[in-house]
Amino acid sequence: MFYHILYEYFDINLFKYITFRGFYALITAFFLSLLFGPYLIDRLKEFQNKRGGYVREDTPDWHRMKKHTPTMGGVLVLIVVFITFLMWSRLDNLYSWLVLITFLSFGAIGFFDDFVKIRNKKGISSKLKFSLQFVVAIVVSFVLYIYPKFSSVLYVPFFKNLTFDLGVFYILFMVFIIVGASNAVNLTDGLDGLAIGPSLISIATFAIFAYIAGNVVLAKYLYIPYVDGAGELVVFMMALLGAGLGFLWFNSFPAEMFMGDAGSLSIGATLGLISILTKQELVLAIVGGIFVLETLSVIAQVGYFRITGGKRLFKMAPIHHHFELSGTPEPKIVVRVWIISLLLSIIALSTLKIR
Ligand code: 57M
Repeated sequence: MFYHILYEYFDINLFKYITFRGFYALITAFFLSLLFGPYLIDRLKEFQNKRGGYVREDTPDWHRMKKHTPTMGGVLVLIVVFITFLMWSRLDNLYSWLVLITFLSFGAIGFFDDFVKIRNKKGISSKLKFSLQFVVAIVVSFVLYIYPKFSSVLYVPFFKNLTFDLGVFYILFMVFIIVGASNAVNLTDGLDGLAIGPSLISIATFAIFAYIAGNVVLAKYLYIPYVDGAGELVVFMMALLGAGLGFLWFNSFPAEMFMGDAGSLSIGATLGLISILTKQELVLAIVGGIFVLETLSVIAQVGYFRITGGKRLFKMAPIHHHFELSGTPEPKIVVRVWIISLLLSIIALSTLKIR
C-alpha cells in the first residue's frame, strides 16, 4: 500500500526500494507481534483451559507441565504477516499473492485442526488434513506451471550447468515440496523454539536468494536463474521474519504459547513455495536440513520397527525426543539445533559462489 500511495502517487522514492520496505516490514511485524502477543496468549489460555488443555498421553513426563500452554499461537504470525504485507508490499506482484494465499490457506487448515484438537484431542483425520493440503498445493502449482514467465527447469546446486527440465512433472514436484516442507516443519515442532528457530534462519536465507534471483545483474554475476518479480518476495519474507521473531519472544523456553498447526503448516508450506519461486528447490534440503533430519528419523524409526517386528532405533522419534529421553535439557537441544541450522544456512549460501 505504501508503495502505491507514497511512491507511485506522491513520488517519494524511498518507498520504491525492496530493501527499505523489507527492513521496515520486519520492524513493523516484530512490534505488532509484541503488541498483540500478550492479548492473544490470554485469550487462547481462556479458551483452551475451559476445555481442559491438550497434551498427548504418551508424551515425555516433563511435557505434561505444558498442558496449559496455549497452542494456536501461529494465528499471531498469520494476522501480523497479513497486516504487514498489506502495508509494505507491492500489491501487483503475482508471486507475493501466491505466497500469501498459500501461507493463509495452510494456516487455515492448521487452525481448523488445532481448533478441533482442543475439542476432541485428536484433531481432524490425517486423510482430511492431507487432502486439504494437496488441494491448495495443486492449485498453486498449476497456476505457476501455466504462468508463461515461470520455468519448469530444475537447477542443481553446486553445478553451473546441471539442469533438468521436468516439464509437466514439475507440477508434481512442486506439490511434493510444498506439502513435504509443511509437514516436516510440523513434525519438528515439539520443543520450545525448536521449529521457529530453523524456520527463521531458512526464511532469512531465502530472502537473500530471492533478492539475488530478482536482480538481473546479481543473478547473472552469480550464475543463478533470474526470476523476474522474485525480488518483491523479500518484503513478504521480512514480514514473516519479523512476525516469527516476535513469536519466538513468547515461544522461547519456557514457552508462553505454541504455534500449533496453524503456524507450523503455514510456515513450512511457505518455505517450500519460496524455494520453488526462487528456483532453489534443492537448496531447501540444505537450509532446512533440520526438518529433513527430523522427518527421516521418523521414517527410520517406523521402518526399523516394522522390519525388526517391534524394535526401536531411537528411544523415541522424531529425534528431538530421543535426545530429551537421553537426558539433554530441552533448551540445550534447541540452541544446538539453531547452531546447526545456522551452519546449514552458510553452506546453502556458499552455493551462490561454488558453482
Ligand atoms: C507435531 N506436536 C507435538 C503444539 C505444536 C508420525 C509421528 C511421528 C507424528 C508425530 C506428531 O504428532 N507430530 C506433530 C508434534 C505437540 O505440539 C503441538 O503440536 C503443534 C505442532 N503441530 O505447535 O501445539 C507437543 O510438543 C510439545 N511442544 C513444545 N514446545 C513447542 O514450542 O514443548 C510443541 C511446541 C506439545 C508440547 O508437549 O504438546 C507433539 O509431540 O504432540 N508424533 C510424535 O511426535 C510422537 N512420536 C511418536 O509417537 N513416535 C513413535 C513413532 C510413531 C515414530 C516412536 O518413536 O515409536 C510423540 N509426540 C508426543 N509424545 N507428544 C510421542 C511422544
